[in-house]
Amino acid sequence: MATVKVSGMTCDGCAAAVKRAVEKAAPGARATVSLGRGEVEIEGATDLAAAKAAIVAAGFGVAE
Ligand SMILES: [Cu+2]
Repeated sequence: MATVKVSGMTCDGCAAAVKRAVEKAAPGARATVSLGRGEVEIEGATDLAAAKAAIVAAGFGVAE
């Protein structure tokens, strides 16, 4: 499991968008977004770089 810090999420819509982006970019992965902590936990076989790129493409920021 990996935890990625995500910036720019302000509402449940943002959280849902991040979840969708990660799960689309990394098939088989399961993403659990915490809006309060500003992060997403990613479980499953995951191309983390692709997941981060998808988050950025969706309009949010990721921390290393
Ligand atoms: Cu939002």
